[in-house]
Amino acid sequence: MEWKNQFEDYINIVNGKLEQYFNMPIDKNNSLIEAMKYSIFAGGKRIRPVLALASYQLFANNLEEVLPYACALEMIHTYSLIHDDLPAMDNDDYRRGKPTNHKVHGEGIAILAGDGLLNYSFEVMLADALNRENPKPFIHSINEISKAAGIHGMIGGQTVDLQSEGKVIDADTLDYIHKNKTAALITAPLKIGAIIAKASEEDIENMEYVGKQLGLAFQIKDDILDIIGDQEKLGKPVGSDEDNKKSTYPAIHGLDFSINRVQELTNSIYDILSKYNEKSYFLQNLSQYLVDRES
Ligand code: GRG
Repeated sequence: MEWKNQFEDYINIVNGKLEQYFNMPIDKNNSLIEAMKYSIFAGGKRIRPVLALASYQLFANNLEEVLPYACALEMIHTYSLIHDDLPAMDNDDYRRGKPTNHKVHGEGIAILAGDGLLNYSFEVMLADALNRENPKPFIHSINEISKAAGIHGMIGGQTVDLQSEGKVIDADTLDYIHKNKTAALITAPLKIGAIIAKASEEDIENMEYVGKQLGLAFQIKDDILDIIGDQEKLGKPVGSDEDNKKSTYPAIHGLDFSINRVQELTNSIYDILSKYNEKSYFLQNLSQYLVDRES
């Protein structure tokens, strides 16, 4: 199958399951659920859940096993975007080509919608793990996801990012921010896909390595797009990093070096993925797409 068709298939599978999860009974919490749905169905690329499905399919074939965890990752990612856009953080007006959650639902509900998505992600994963006859790989995955999203992962990275605004930071600090704020939640899907598929330790480590390299390449590309990207294609204004006085990879290392670094990281991903022959073509193509992307 053409890799783009495979991508569409994966996205449809994820969207179908998310529709199920959000087809929930509504009580007096209507405005909360509406705000959660507003962002989860706002048209994200679904990279993280797709990475989980693709990693899983390198080693096993019953996608239903990994799907709750893939959807949970998208919920966590979406919560982080809602909170990141708030006035107390990046104060952004547009996300995924639409007004940000707080612009539509107000700041209080936007904060709660983010909290709701984070908690619901764990509710979904734990409910699934509880029903498994052999829950160990599923609990292991929940542990990996909570670490990646938490204080030693995304939230840790976001904290250092926030504290670094308007300051000149060194390359090490920027590396910490990128590895934790962005790469951790790209690494987790690749790793948990392999864990849930009961892949070998070596395969799990390989997927983790691919995730780290891809996550870094993805963030450097994001920094590059904020300088030379097209606002229409991105669905948000360019130049926000400079406006928010953020240190970025191109600001520290220069634009040409950053572009080359993205390619270097991509090559290291190919080196590992090519060990998995044609089975890994999808992940190879997706990695290239992510570093070539314009949005
Ligand atoms: C608020 C705890 C907390 C964390 C926020 C993810 C994040 C940390 C901030 C987002 C800021 C940002 C633009 C980071 C760059 C990389 C990134 C995560 C981009 C958005 O991910 P995509 O491109 O977005 O996958 P879509 O909308 O397609 O899902």
